[in-house]
Amino acid sequence: MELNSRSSLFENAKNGDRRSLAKLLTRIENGEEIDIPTTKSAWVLGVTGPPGAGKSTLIDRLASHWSENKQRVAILAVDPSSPITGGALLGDRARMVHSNPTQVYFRSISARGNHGGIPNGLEAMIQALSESGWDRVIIETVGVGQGEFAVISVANRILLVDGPDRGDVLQAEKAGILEIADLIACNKSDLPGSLNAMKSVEDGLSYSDNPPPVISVSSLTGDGIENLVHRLEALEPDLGKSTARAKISLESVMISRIRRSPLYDDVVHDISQNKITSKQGAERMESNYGRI
Ligand SMILES: Nc1nc2c(ncn2[C@@H]2O[C@H](COP(=O)(O)OP(=O)(O)OP(=O)(O)O)[C@@H](O)[C@H]2O)c(=O)[nH]1
Ligand SMILES: [Mg+2]
Repeated sequence: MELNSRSSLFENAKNGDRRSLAKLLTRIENGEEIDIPTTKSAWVLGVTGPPGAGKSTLIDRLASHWSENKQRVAILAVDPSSPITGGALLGDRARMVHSNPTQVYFRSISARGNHGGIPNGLEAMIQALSESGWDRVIIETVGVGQGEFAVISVANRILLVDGPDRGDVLQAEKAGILEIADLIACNKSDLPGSLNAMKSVEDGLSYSDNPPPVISVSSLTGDGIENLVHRLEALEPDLGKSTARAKISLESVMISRIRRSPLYDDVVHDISQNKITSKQGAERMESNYGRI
């Protein structure tokens, strides 16, 4: 009975029923293991960058482009602080002004309670979306910190958005995002000073080994968006980047499992009281591996 209702949720989601899709994703988010067939690998774009750089506006442009080309676009906005889950943040929904709503699905996901890592079930949600006919899945995160970094690592293409008033590319470099980003979009090219900003982003990259290309766009006017879409669609798989992403996502999942372990607090306490060394603490955790 329960199994039937799960599989019919998936079947209905596949047939375009959004309520079933929302229910399915909520169940996955709540930790239910749901068997979703894997027939293809999802096309997933991670979009990250500092607050206010224009990520949501840019995603709206991308979604609009793809939806006009008869592709279905699902957007997952991961908000590190929001307790809201399953719904849509009003602000973000209001920004989706260009996209065709019938071809675009939007959902916000709370990152709370996941110990600063990848939200519960995010990868399974992506798979469910892809298998139910969403051709492009876009994940938006805020900021360039460790948590966002982990979230974005589940994508197989990564776009870093920066803006002339931000210039956070150096911060991104420190955080290691450049190692996994495929492209940098220097947004707000309509603003005065944007050429200088682009130059300073490129200068900032000059110390990097294999810096991602930087392109200039304006999400406000749409300038450069065609070029961005073209570049995103033409991205070749990069073994170095996919390895770096896999390391981050694996390590992030391991860290959150360690933190969720029932032993964690006791082991931390014993280390802090010098009763055991951290190596012994790690060994105690490992000997209870099944409980991590
Ligand atoms: N002039 C100009 N303004 C833009 C452009 N893109 C976005 N904006 C404005 O920049 C502000 C922030 O845009 P958002 O798309 O909300 O930025 P965000 O990166 O998603 O912000 P958070 O989700 O809060 O981190 C809004 O007022 C947008 O209208 C652009 O290309 N040019
Ligand atoms: Mg946003």
